[in-house]
Amino acid sequence: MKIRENRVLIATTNLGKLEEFKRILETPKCTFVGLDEFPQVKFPPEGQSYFENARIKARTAARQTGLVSVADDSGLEVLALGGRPGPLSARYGGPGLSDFERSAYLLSELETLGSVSRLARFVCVAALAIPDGPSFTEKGICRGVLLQEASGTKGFGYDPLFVPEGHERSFAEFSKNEKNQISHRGIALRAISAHLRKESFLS
Ligand code: ITT
Repeated sequence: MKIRENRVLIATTNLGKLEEFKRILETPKCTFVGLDEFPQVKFPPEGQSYFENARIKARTAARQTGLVSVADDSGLEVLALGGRPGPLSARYGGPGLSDFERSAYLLSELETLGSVSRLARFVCVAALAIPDGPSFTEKGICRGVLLQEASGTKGFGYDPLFVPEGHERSFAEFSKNEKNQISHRGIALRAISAHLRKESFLS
């Protein structure tokens, strides 16, 4: 099946993610648009599976707009917390917290455990949905360790706490391109980009 429309909807409400999607997927053959152009799109509540959540976000957007849509479901998994917050990362610590407050909450949780492993990983499952066509999902993982306190001002979410394996700076101290080259989202979205090329006029 060949896609004719060259607009692709990036179905995320998270502005940090939106910027990364645009940079990672960028190609002159496609125009990427955001949900600001489709305020009518309504998403069902999220569940506890990255794959299911990512697929539902992309399929919901494709069905309600008629556009090829991409989305992701992602999160931070902390070894000492048994993999939490995981798919619940955006809501960890309760609703209405800022990124900074959520990171502070995570650090306080770890502090109560005392001297435990700081190993963590970011996980991203990205989904591509073609209206009246197939869906694709791809997973990316980025391993690292958590700092004792936040460091850096770039990025979003838990970036100031996370130092990727083999590096000494937090993701919030990386340039946008540096982060995208090794990040969970970069890995998942480059695989999605290959599906997009195969399924469309982009090939
Ligand atoms: P959408 O569902 O609208 O895309 P969201 O922020 O609610 O936005 P998720 O449910 O996938 O998206 O939550 C992912 C959360 O995991 C995100 O809000 C961050 O707190 C965290 N996260 C994911 N990727 C991250 C990254 O690259 N850097 C920092 N934090 C990240």
